[in-house]
Amino acid sequence: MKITSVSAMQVLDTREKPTVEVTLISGEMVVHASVPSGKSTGSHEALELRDADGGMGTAIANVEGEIASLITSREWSSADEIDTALIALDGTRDKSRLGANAILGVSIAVQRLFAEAAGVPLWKAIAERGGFSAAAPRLYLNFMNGGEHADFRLPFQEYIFVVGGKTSEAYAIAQDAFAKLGTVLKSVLKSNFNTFNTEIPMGDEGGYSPKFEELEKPFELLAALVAEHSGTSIAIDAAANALRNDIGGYTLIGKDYTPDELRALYAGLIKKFPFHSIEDPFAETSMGDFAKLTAEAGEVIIVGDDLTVTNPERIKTAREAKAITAVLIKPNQIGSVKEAIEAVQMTRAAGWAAICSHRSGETDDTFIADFAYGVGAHGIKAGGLGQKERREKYERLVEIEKEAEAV
Ligand code: 2PG
Ligand code: MG
Repeated sequence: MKITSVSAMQVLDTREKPTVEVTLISGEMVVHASVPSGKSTGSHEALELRDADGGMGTAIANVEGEIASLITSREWSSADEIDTALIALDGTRDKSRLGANAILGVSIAVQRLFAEAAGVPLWKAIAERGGFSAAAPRLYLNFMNGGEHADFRLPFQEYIFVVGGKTSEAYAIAQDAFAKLGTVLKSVLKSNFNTFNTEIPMGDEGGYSPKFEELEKPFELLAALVAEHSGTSIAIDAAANALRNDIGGYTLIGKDYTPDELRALYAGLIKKFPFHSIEDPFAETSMGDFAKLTAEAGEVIIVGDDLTVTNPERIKTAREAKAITAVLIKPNQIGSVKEAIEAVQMTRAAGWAAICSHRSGETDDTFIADFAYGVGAHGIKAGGLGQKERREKYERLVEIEKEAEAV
């Protein structure tokens, strides 16, 4: 493969914050890729390069400068070969020299080019690259947004409706359930606040963000939706880094919890509601508390996100500690498609589930949908249905379902 042109531009994500979009040209093929951006980040994530004013000027200059010089300088035989060269060119552990956003934008675009050159759909090229059996992931839909994504109107960051099975059917169920939740919330909020202003605020990820003083209320609402549809369940991303207080514990709706008390709270919720998984139940520094919860969670999956940050070394440490039973996979936490694939392989080797995820700041790029299907992920987390950029990921999976029947 000979790449003849490499360019980048600044685009705005769903939070209207700058991010980077890359364009690559090889012969008659033109591909684009844009990179998402997180808000609740783990401290070990690869570095997203931003200028002092928040812009992408330096990241773009790196793509069009050093990176372009390297990748237009010769012929390449695989996407892996280019990713390896990009990682070496950067030379840092956290991609802080060139920026994980600059490198990942190129890495995703390169994967697209090689798929197109081979004449296969993107998900199939990813499956072949990593030796995976492609399969439809469960949909993890963030129906109610809280935590940092919604000014802490709800304590946990994500209240998720999980639906498995054939994607087209799962997506139809999700649409129905999301609309129903909207109707229910309108009536509940009206009676709660005795007001006629029943507009429901939305959070960063296209889910509703109501305010409830009762911790269990969102779970009661989700459980009512689950009761209507078999094969559905509840998940949360507690994103507990953001719940830490300064006395060594956590604070939820004004109440302090020690780590043991928080664990007891989760145990009670698991008992009472149809839970499928809990992500980041404790802060990223509390591997031991993760392990204790995992040991007593039974069938409920405990997911590492800020804990593991899609980083092979962090996944290895979590494995030794038996801290979790699933890893959230976010390509921009590590900064290349090659390493994201390795993180999935490592997760599988531990006997754990891989759940692929968007970020709270998204673009219209649907790469994560092809990635989740290509690696045969346990699930994909792509937000609520109140934002186009979230729906597009699920809709891409419905398209893939049809492609997979045809190829
Ligand atoms: C998370 C993500 C995505 P952010 O914590 O799992 O839902 O949020 O992109 O802000 O890290
Ligand atoms: Mg998370």
